[in-house]
Amino acid sequence: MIKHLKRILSLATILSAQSCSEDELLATSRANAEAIARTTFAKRFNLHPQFVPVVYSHDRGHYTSVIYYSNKCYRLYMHGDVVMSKSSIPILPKGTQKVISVIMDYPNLAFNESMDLWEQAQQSINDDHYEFAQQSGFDPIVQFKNINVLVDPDEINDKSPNFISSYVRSLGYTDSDYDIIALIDLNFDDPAGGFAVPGEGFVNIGWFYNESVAKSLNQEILKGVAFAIYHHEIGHLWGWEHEWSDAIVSTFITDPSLFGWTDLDGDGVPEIIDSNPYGL
Ligand SMILES: [Ca+2]
Ligand SMILES: [Ca+2]
Ligand SMILES: [Zn+2]
Repeated sequence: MIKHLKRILSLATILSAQSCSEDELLATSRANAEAIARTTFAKRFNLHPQFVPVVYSHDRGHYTSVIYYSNKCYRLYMHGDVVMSKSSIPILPKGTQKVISVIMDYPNLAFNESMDLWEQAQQSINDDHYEFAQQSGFDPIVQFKNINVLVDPDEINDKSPNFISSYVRSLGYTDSDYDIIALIDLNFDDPAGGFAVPGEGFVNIGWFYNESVAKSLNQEILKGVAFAIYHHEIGHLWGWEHEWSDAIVSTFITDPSLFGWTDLDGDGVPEIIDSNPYGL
């Protein structure tokens, strides 16, 4: 019921945001959704892709289409005959991304004793990208270069992106050393989720495990933390929204075609690094 209500509310929001009655087609089939996506990219963004990713979200009950072009991310959500569109300038989901993790070293969790496991968890993310690309015969499209800094929580009395980035600079790191700051704040006395601040290249993750999970670090827990940071929160920095499709593939948070990690126009180059992507 709540889910249904939320859906109605979001549809109402979309309808009120719509200024025109274009898009008469119903997005009831994939082919229709593709046609709607191409029409809408042309009308609203003056982009004319011949090949568009279109992925149905069972969770959200809509089709999603996303294209990255000229450093921007354009996305559409197609609910029946209603299309919501947005654009943004994200960090692009390609290349080597330098991440500095500022890790709060709470004494009761002893993260400092699990650094090897944490580095393995970070490596497993790079392996995810490597294996995905290899399956399609591509070189890895995304790889992370990680710097980890353990800090005494007493030194961090402000967890804002501004404070954390000035803290990082006080350690001698400069802008060229990192693209993204990840604040790893696993305080199980004060559980929290995670969030991303796209404009600042900043993500934060709290202790998000529920009561049934032991309050200690092991390989599985740290892999979960790495997934939350690198696949979920950094996904937000790349333009990903929860409204994109469900995580129907186990490795990634969403369908790889929405990040431009597949070749749609058949030239053998994934769209995110294709010089003429989506047949544009
Ligand atoms: Ca291509
Ligand atoms: Ca191409
Ligand atoms: Zn999120």
